[in-house]
Amino acid sequence: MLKRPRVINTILVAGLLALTGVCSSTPRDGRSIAVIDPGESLASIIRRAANVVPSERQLAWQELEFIAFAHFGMNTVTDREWGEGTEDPRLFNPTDFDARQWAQALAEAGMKQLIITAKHHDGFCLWPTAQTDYSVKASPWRDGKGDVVGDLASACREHGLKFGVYLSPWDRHEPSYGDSPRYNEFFRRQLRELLTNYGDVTEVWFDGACGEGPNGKRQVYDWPSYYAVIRELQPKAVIFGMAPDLRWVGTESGYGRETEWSVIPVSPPVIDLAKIRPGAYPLDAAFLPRDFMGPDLASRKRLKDASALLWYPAETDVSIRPGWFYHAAEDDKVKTPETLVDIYFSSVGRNGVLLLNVPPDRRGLIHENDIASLRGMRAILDGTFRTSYADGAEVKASSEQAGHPARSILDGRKETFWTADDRVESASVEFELKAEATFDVALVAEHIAAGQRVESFRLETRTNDGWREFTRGTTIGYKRLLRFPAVTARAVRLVIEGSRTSPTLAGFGLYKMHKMKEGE
Ligand code: FUL
Repeated sequence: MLKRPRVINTILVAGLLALTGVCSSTPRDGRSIAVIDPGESLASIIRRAANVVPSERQLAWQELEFIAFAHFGMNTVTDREWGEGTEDPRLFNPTDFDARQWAQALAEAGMKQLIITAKHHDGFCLWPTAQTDYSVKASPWRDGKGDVVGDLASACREHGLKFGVYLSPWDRHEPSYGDSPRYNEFFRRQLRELLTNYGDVTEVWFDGACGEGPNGKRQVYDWPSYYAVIRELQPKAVIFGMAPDLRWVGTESGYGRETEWSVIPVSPPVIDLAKIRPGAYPLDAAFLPRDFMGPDLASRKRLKDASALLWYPAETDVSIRPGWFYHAAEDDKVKTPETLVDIYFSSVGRNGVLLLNVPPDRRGLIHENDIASLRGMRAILDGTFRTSYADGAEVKASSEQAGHPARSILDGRKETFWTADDRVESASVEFELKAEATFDVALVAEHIAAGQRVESFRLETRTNDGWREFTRGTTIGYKRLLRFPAVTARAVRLVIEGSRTSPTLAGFGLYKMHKMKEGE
């Protein structure tokens, strides 16, 4: 990560919670949070962890799988990563800005949402905000009548993309920054504009950077009051980072953890138990942000001492180029299709959502090199996932609950799922393929609407000498993708070795990795 002089040097992610949307009469019944009783046994805590579930908006976000970030603004012009806030607004004048070109390229790449840096740390606003003159209004672009945010919101709608905003709390231009109550009000007003004037906004992205204002004082952000504005105006939006709904995965590499739990244990001071209230958004006020960067966030060891368990899933952000903003000098450093595919397997394939930054250039267009890489990535993913050799297989499970037969795993629907008998924590599912097949990729999906449960599993093929393991994994969650040296088989068995309660499976696939061909 870049060094931040004079600032709290961390993206501080944090967040919290979820209960939202899933109302309950008492916090204890809330399904996106479980409050642990003092002295509760580990067995009971683990079972409760297995029954914490996503809120509706968290589930909708998870199903997007692959979303886009666009860092664009004053830094694009000045060739910097962090502006000072003193840059002349007259510098902003993209020659060919075309929101539709962005939306089309991103939609064709298979992305489902775009998040725009409406304001980065320099404070320059890409929409004609009424709160400051430091915006597109003061630029020569479209004679000061342009609105990057507005154009993008419409282009996204046209191309079927959802729309999100990054609004940097750290503002190096705004004079009220550091005068905490005054700036908090300024910031809430900016949020109100963005969340009122541009149709549906489905994600709000908060970085934790914080500095001193011109008065020499450090700004104290009033997070709960920001969340309240978002809940009021866009109740379906998830809030990322210094916020309740989505957790930063902890790196900017695009690689998530091999073991990635969406149920995270928290204790004071991260959570103020006294502030948990039944009602619409009880945890927005109870969560005290911090980052969640450790290698092990939620193993049994971690659950043991928790005060509460939250559904708090990981978003995995990375840039297609070395920088977050466009720099001409990086035109030949755009990640290759193969690297992007590797990142996809290590983010979407590890129970995360991939937030890939594609920074438009000084013309106001996504650069040709970035588009070429995105197309290559799409071609590999489409080629790989077009045919699953498990489709049409006969499925048999060692244990099955009424109404949730093993064949639901292959019916292509997320809502239907297999589950083992109540409290059966190890189970196996056999897939008798329609024909012998050679594959080197497997997909496994839990039905996370019922919680995340599987702790370890292995995959085996049937051989003349019995079942033989060819790969294994730990957590599954929304989606787990595994790659392994190609195997040829007629029958495959998934053995769930450990689960926090009866496991569920909503999907399973076997694929052959597609190699790019000339001209793709
Ligand atoms: C960081 C920011 O400081 C970077 O400039 C970038 O916006 C990244 C996504 O978040 O914390």
